[in-house]
Amino acid sequence: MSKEDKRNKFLSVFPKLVDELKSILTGYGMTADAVQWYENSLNYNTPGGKLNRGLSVVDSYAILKGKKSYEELSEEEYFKLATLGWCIELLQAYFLVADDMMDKSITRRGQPCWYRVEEVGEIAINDAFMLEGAIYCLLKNHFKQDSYYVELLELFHDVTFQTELGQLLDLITAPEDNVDLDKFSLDRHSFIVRFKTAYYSFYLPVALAMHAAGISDARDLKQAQDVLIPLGEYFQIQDDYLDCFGKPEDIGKIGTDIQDNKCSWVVNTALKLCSPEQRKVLDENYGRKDAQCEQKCRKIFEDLRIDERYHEYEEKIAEDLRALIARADESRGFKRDVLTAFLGKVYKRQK
Ligand code: DMA
Ligand code: MG
Ligand code: MG
Ligand code: MG
Repeated sequence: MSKEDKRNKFLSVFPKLVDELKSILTGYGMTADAVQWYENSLNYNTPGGKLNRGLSVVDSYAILKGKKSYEELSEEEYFKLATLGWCIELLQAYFLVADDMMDKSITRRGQPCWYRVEEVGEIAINDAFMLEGAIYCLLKNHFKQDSYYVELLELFHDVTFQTELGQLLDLITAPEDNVDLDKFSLDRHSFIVRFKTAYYSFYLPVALAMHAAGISDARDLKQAQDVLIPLGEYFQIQDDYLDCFGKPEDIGKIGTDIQDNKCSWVVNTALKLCSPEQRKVLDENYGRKDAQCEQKCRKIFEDLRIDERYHEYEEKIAEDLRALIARADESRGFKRDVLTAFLGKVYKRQK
């Protein structure tokens, strides 16, 4: 099955889940305007992205079960795995709606951020909570009878909390009114991004697939995590790089990291390489809500050839990850291909 077909098959599941969620509201006797609002929020915020996280749940499961293609999964099996995939996409939607408010972002996935839609505004806060709530409605409807139901709940809860800790660190390291580049470092960056991105984007999809496939020995979960967390760190470094060097048409969003005073990989790498004069310019211009200040920072990133440093980093980390994957133990049924496939989706991405 082609990449496009896989995506379309996965997308075709979502309207069914939306109907299911709407009927939960109707079951509570919810008014038609509330049901319509929820439907709009689900459709606006959930399916518009790359769907890498959601698709990876199904892909990882198929690999763990030794299936060569999706066609070898039964209809019922596919639907359950896709539902788990959509649960991660809902978790992502929840984080992004809130993240865009906190980061004061303008666009997301090529459209205005949800809170910037005319009638929405701060109702987006409650909408974010309700996107998260959808996860537990769907898990209850489809997995309550399964032996691993509690494991799924625990995974979602733990990973959600880890992500929220990461977001907290991200935000308190980037105060709006007090730029202090001395607080930044690549170590601090690594710590932040492992929490805010790696657990939910990389460990969660694979861990969910492992539970569903019955390959969930603690040693196997651990060895998956040992690769997926650094892989997730690499992914967020790409996100930081693209925030500054990517084209909005490609990434579907306008970068805000410089003006937001973010502890991003780009500024941390620059801080390591810059001269005292360049440091002074960064001290005076980074994290200011001003296009000219932003431009001065960009000029320094260009002069320091941060893009070249990034490409070097990318080659090195991909090599390290391949070596790490090669060492994974398959004796209990875990498959290295799960990790290789995930690395393949991320390596050299442009969006
Ligand atoms: C992403 O951080 C992390 C979460 C949990 C949404 P970010 O603000 O760099 O993401 P983006 O660049 O997509 O706004
Ligand atoms: Mg953001
Ligand atoms: Mg953010
Ligand atoms: Mg970003």
